[in-house]
Amino acid sequence: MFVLPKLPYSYDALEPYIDAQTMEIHYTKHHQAYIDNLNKALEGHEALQDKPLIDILRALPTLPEGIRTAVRNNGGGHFNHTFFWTLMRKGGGGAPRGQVADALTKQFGDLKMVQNQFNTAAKSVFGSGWAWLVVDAQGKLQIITTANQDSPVSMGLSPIMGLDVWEHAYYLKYQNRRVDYITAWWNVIDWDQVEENYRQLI
Ligand code: MN3
Repeated sequence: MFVLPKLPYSYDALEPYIDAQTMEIHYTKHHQAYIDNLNKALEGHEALQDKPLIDILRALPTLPEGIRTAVRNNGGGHFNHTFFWTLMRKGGGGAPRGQVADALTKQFGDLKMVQNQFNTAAKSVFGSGWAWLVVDAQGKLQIITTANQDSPVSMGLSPIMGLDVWEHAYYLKYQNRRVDYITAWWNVIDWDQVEENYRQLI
């Protein structure tokens, strides 16, 4: 059975950029619902229940057809949110450091250019989805988007940073102003975690 991982900070830790009420509902209701629905989908599939979620998501086409969509949506939702919480912290923001900073500079120019390209991607998601910074099979950084709860790992990509742009992530505070939420998010990003994610892949 999959369970809700502990949130590494309090609900109000990311104020004023992400409000406590959004954080609490997002974590206790939305994330929990993905987990509950994933567990329900895997009932009676003991072999899958024992597998790491990342391995299940990497092999979606091999799943029984009857549960494939439910696992894609809810397994993806659980995986993406678990990853997302770790990317933020109180007093975050600033500039990237370390090897990921070097790689970003080499590939995109400066931080402003990274942010511009990432913001453009995040804005462009029609409906619900995510923007990601991923490492591809060749070890190159890419900025991509996914729809719904599709995870980059299902596409053979390794995410090192990602932003939830579903309305549930920002609507209480920002209403329809997704751009304001995206812009504010750079103040809570934990670049040390992004660096750690990157170093695990290279
Ligand atoms: Mn969400």
